[in-house]
Amino acid sequence: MKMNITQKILTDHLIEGELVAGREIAIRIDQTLTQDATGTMAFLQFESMGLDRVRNELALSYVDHNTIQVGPENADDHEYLRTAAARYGAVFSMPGNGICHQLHLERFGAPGKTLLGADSHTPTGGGLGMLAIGAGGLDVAVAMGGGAFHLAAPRVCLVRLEGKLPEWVSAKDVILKVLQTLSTRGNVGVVLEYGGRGVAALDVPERATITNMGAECGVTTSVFPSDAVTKRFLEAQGRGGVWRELLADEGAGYDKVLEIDLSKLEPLAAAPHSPGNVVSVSSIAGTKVHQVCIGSCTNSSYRDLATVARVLEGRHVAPGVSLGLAPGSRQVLQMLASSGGLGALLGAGARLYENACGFCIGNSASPGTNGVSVRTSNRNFEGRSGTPSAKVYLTSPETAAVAALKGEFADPRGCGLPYPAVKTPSEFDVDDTMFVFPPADGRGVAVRRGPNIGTVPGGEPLPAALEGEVAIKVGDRITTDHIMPAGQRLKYRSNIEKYSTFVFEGVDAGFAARAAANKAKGVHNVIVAGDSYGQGSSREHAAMCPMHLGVKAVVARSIERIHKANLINFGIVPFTFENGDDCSRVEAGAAVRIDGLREAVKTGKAVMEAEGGPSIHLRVELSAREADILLAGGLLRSIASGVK
Ligand code: MIC
Ligand code: SF4
Repeated sequence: MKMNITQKILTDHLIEGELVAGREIAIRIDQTLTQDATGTMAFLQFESMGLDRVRNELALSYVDHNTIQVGPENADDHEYLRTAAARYGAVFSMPGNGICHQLHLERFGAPGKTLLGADSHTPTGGGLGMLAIGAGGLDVAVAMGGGAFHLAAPRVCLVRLEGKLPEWVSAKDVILKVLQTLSTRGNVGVVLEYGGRGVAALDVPERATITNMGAECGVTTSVFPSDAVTKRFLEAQGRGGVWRELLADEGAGYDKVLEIDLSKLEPLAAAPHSPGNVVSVSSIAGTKVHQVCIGSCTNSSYRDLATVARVLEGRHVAPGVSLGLAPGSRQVLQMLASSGGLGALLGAGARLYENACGFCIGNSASPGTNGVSVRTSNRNFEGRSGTPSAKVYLTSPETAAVAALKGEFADPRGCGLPYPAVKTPSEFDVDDTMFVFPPADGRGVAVRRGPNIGTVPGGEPLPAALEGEVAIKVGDRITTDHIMPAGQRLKYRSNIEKYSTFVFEGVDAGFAARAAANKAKGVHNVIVAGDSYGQGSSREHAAMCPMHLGVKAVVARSIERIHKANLINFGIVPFTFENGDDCSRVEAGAAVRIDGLREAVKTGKAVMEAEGGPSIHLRVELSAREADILLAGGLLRSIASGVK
């Protein structure tokens, strides 16, 4: 059979099931990655499984999200992660080494491998021809224990790239075009596979920008072929040995085809407040800009920062504009320094941030009130920057650099500046000294747990009936940032008791107290939502903390893939309306009842009786495995006997 790249990697890793779109399959996971904001809980969960050592090929524990260290909490987490990695056999990446996805691309990713990461931008690895999927921390902990990862066999969409990018148009504009076409919803269960003659003209970091931000479409992952370009990149990283060719067979089938002529693209921007709100830069030319931030796992490669350096060299940012740079890795920063690019950037008035997520996760560099911020990152959800009134636009590094110089948006093609053609180096500076490799036997290592290291919250078996209240009703496209804010609250990721007090903080500040009071009275909490509930990040805390507050069900018009899996893992039933219009017939505060809740999980159908209202028909699409997890009260309870 002629196979596409996705089918090839899945077939190589298939443990259970058939590759029939929509059916549940189980695959073997070669590599895992966690980062500190999800990893502390993932390692606590791994520990609770009682295993002595990670069992997958390679487990990486990165620290890149919580590096601000105001108070002892972040440093406590880092120390726990450092010692747990040594104890259980994971590689530890020290704070300051860089952003997990950029580092993984540089130093560990390999074509044809599977990677499961506790971060939604794990698909960055698809730029190297690996099948790299984001998931909740608990699923990653299971994979670290050698357990399979379960997912719906995907539909594969070929994104056929033709032509070559014009000057000033770059990889970010390609993925913004894809987002404009596919939008941020309705793409659950799809893999975007890139092909066509245009692929050869894109280098690995550019491909990684595209696969990274595919996450914003809500797809399972995105993948590029592994070809001569991939080989060159890996050789330049001193890792040519892991290269293997991986191409789709001539005539391989796809469920859908999207054609993009690269030569016809123009500079684009995602306008506030969604990555799918894509407009041309020319249409917003003249809009005043207060802040420009270059970095994040989408655009922080050497090529990206060196491009900005070339644009700014010998010039200065406009008065009143704050330009900040967060290099993706120490390798990027060191090479910028040795090539003179760093001097050019500092000379132009740039502020140097740490090699970390920083501004992207909203724990620093928040814009001022009503500020317009141009960022090269991947998410501009309202309030994510830390400033509720800010207007964040997402663009390429080229567009952002020109905006910093002009103090307003300008189409870079007409800006009168020479085009900064930067090539990926033929040899990268390799310095792995901030990776700590584990001892062959970690049994003598003591794991250190500071006071910020809490315990894994336990679930309880699903009750026979749901008797409760609609504790909150929200609209469409509620992101996990709405449910479980990051930014200043991030430091409580390993303290569920405390973190739970911030659930839906920015949407309805009274929610957490109300839900906790219901729970104390034995009233089950229900969340009612519109379309595409749980967009965005992989943070399982958006399920774990609601579980802690006594939420038993989400009833939505649709639920995004990673979040749905997280809800199941934490014993919350992910219902959808049989008839989407019924969403308007149930109000916040209504008393609701679902008899036969355990039956519903088995049959996939339920009826919700809302106080004084009609009976509402619900459905819940679950595999038999998922139903068992829900009945048991979550994944940890269902594998209490250990991962086999
Ligand atoms: C994000 O970009 O939203 C994050 C922070 O990286 C999250 C992970 C987290 O919440 O820790 C993600 O993308 O999964
Ligand atoms: Fe970090 Fe931002 Fe990337 Fe998330 S999207 S991993 S916060 S840089």
